[in-house]
Amino acid sequence: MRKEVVLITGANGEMGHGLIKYLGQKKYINIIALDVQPLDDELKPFCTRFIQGDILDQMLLGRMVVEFEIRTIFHLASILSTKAEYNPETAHKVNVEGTLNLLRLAVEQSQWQGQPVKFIYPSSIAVYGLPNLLEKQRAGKVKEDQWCQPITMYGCNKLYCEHLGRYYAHYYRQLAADPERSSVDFRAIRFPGLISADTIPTGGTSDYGPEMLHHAAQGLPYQCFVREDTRIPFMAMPDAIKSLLMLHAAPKEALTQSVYNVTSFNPAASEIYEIVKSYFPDADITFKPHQSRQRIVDSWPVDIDDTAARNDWGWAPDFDQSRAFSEYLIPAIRQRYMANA
Ligand code: AKB
Repeated sequence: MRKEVVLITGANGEMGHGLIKYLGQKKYINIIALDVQPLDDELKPFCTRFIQGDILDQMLLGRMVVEFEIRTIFHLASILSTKAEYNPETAHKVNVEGTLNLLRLAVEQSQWQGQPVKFIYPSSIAVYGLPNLLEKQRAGKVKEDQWCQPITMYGCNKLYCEHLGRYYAHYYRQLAADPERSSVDFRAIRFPGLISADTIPTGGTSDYGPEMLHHAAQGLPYQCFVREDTRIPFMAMPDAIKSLLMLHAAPKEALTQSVYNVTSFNPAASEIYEIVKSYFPDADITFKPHQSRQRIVDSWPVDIDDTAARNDWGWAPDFDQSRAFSEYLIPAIRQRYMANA
């Protein structure tokens, strides 16, 4: 008998840490963690199995079909926006071909199980592309069907994979004699910048938010790579994990779309600076915009409209801007760096 499991790709990433620590507390859930990097020791107790491997390795994925009964896939593995610009073709392979491999795995699993496999996919505000700062200000809270002209390989990848997921859920093998209907229950969330107390981001363009805070907490100088007036939506990591699990649990008949915005607060970089300085008055933070990374962030919306998620599956963040810092980030980050001091 194959064990019923939840597969989490990108397990050692920022979202992977948050999701595994939360899901892993539920003893009835068997987590198979997959990552091309080694898994942090702190995550191992929460996982039934850790597989160090590549989502591009189709032989590896094929062996997983044989061994496990995968009911849900949280496909978190991705090369983020800044890192993807240094090797766009590699990013395309990982972000798109890797996702295609996982969708194929979901189809195979659903054929074995005779029921749809849930495929939970973190997309991003990087799918949006505002042409200039005036339009960015005028656009205000952007809805899911607005301004979807990304200017990064990562944003293109995320937007295309949203469509791939919708295809696999509704049109896959549509000309076959026996098309498998709804073999993949694909559900996606477009995340804003995420700030975690437990991990530091690598390779994103919204990283200036968490980097500023983590550097200050360690007494390290930080040179912010965007202008002070830069404004995009952000969210605390616990709310990101909450939204993934809420969407996963939502009754399918409640969902009017397959891709949802979620967000919480949208500070200017100068506001993050003021908050960080209020907790770490000696923090050495300067602003030195990086022209190319600034252009990427300027193309992202000043805010996004998450009404659809609120209406369809009751989304609402636990942490607004003030609580995110006072009740989550600052206490947890102080404890993290005090413990390591
Ligand atoms: C990035 O900066 O690339 C990510 C994102 C906004 O999706 N954090």
